Amino acid sequence: MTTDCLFCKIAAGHIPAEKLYEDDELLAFRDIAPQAPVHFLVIPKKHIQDPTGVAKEDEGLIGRMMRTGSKVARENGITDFRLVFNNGAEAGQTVFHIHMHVLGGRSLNWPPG
Ligand code: DGP
Repeated sequence: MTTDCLFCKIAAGHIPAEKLYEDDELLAFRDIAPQAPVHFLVIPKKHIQDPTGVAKEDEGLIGRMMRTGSKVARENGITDFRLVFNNGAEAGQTVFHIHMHVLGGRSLNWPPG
């Protein structure tokens, strides 16, 4: 755990979140500022700063994030959804612990803003 990281604190249970799924490696929880009727985040418990920080040894973990996000989406009643990783401040990343947004439950525009 990185002590000054918000999502490490959520993963450790030190800051509350509305959890949708949890196992030894991953956590899914609702976004505090939802941008769609269903909007949750999937994070690895291991601290990785952003997508560019994903090492070869993490490839399986990232695959599990996608599989888990898709499963939790279906469990929350959506079959069509968007998976988003923001990498860097200019791309909209505000929390520097890698996370995958899962958004759905409404028509989503493309391209994003
Ligand atoms: P990004 O902009 O890609 O770094 O997304 C970070 C997301 O994290 C943003 O949609 C809001 C969400 N978020 C920030 N702080 C908290 C928090 O304390 N709890 C929860 N549940 N979500 C948070």
